[in-house]
Amino acid sequence: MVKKLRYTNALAVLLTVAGLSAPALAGSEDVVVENAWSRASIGVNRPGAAYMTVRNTGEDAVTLTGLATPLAMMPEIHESKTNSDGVSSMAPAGEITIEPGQSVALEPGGLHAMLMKLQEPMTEGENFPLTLTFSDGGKVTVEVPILGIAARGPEG
Ligand SMILES: [Cu+2]
Repeated sequence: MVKKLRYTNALAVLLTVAGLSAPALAGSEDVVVENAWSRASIGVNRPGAAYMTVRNTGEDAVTLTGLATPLAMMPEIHESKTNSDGVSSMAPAGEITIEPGQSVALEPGGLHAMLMKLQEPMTEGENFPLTLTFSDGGKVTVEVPILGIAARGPEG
């Protein structure tokens, strides 16, 4: 009787966990991050940047809300814009919604992961983890390779 009761409790716990976790994540488990890369930095006084393609392979829209990395105390998604005078500037991009089947490119001159308050220099040949957080509470962590200081894309 005791054994049976324990078994029943364990099953109840399993069902509860499954019931809670299924609706908590709506979409971000279907996010795939491809072609992540970044450039080496000179020291830590200027922010770094990372680039990648964020693809939503699921059937629900997902919203990218923020970034986290041990490399930088203030990682933030920025968007660069060039005005009609040819002057470029950038600003926080806010939340980014990716529709089902769509992808968003973080690339030089556009959206990018700005890595402010670097904790250490970005050294060519090393990697760092970057975590993307989504509005459904999900997180996707990628290892970002650090390429040369003049790299223009994931192939260097
Ligand atoms: Cu920026």
